[in-house]
Amino acid sequence: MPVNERFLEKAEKLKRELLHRSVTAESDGRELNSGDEVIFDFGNHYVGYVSCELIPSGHHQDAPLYLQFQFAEIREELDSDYSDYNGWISKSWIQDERVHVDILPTVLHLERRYAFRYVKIRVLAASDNYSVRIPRMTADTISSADYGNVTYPALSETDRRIDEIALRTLHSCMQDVFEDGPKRDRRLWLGDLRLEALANYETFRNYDLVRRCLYLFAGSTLEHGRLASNVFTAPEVECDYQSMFDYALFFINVLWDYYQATGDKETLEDLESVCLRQHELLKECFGSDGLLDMEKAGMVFVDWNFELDKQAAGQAIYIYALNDLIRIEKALNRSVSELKGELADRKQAALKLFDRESGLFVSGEKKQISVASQVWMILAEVLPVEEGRDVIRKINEHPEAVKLNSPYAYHHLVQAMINVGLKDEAHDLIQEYWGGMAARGSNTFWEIYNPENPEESPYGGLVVHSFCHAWSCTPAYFYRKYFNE
Ligand code: RAM
Repeated sequence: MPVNERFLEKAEKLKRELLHRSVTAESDGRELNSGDEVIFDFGNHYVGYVSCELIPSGHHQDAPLYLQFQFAEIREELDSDYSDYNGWISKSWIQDERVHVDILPTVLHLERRYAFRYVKIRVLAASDNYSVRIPRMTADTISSADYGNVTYPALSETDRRIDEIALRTLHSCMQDVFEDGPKRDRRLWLGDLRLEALANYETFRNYDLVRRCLYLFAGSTLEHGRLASNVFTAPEVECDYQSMFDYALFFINVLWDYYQATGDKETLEDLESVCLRQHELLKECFGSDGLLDMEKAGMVFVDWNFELDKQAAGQAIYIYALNDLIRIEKALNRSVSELKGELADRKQAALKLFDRESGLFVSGEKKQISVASQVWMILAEVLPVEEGRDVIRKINEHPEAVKLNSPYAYHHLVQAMINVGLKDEAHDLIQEYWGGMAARGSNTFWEIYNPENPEESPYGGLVVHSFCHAWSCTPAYFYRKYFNE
């Protein structure tokens, strides 16, 4: 894979020490024998390294102590039986550890980093001659987000709770990079980065972390400079082998948002070529009718929904990125006439997908009507604001439209509603959707949440879901940007 050493050096220089905080959880301290278990509740979601004191009683320890540790982000996860999980995401993500301890007493340190609020320890085996007590667990928790930088808008009690959970979600996901989720995949994804960065500008304001992530993507690409959808950082920086049409384009938007938040022209100039390269490669994905050719586009994400036809949303995302590419080029005093010409053509082609009869955009050969298609066409500014408002009203009442599944997709619906002047309705939606997760007692927001089917999983099982997923943190962004009156 092509590597740009200069970009990677910049990314490395932007790496900062993580902030540490030690937290403790206590148990009732009772004696445990084979088959017994104890649950520690840390009271909030944390990311870090744990240790526990193991104190024996009875006769001398005449056999190893064999322990099982289960780490859970939400309570349900702890109670679920995952022995038969057989989905396509590896079961190695399940936070389950088994350890032999030969000599007691001791303080046991587990090596892996975990994401958790709850920890269950079960004594798988000891001997009849001794018991063990585990009075407390300690966690060395880490994050690159500093609560000291956050300001708090005046909010209602419901909104304040949602905001607190959103902040916690982002806090746990901000590590050495913006991770998608600290339990899984613990990785830098471009689509996730875009929303995390937006929320970060309004809250923790760690600008260097966004810059570092931009350089990581720019520093390790696929052939011909195409950006991958995610990048690994250890043992070496290396991008994943797969790319997605929408995520590659979003680099343009992340860079523009970063420039708007910081005014850092040096970085804008430095990474302009990466944006231009994505544009150059991806403009080849359109047919002679000006519409996105899905075969050429390859993978387009939009939402976790296998039923969704992504042509209309893909077309709109291209336009959305082109809008910001033009802004970047203007800021750098380049000529934009060609890009503007292309923008007009792409928008005109997009309007071919507008079905006059239903007053909605359709997608693909089957002319599918989905919420995602409307949302992205609005974000791409394909329609005048008043018409966009009609589209939103119609789609929200459409009984058969393909619905949204993830907080990521709901973020875009909220943003589209705000953009067409439906601010109060957008606020209601935040309370209803994110409030739905909050009502389930979680300290963080999730990767997938479909209120109509909370058991829904694109992976084949809830146990591998990430229940602290950064793309769901954006109420913290909306409250500060639009509802801070
Ligand atoms: C999931 C990741 C991430 C998302 C991709 C498309 O596996 O957790 O959040 O960007 O899929």
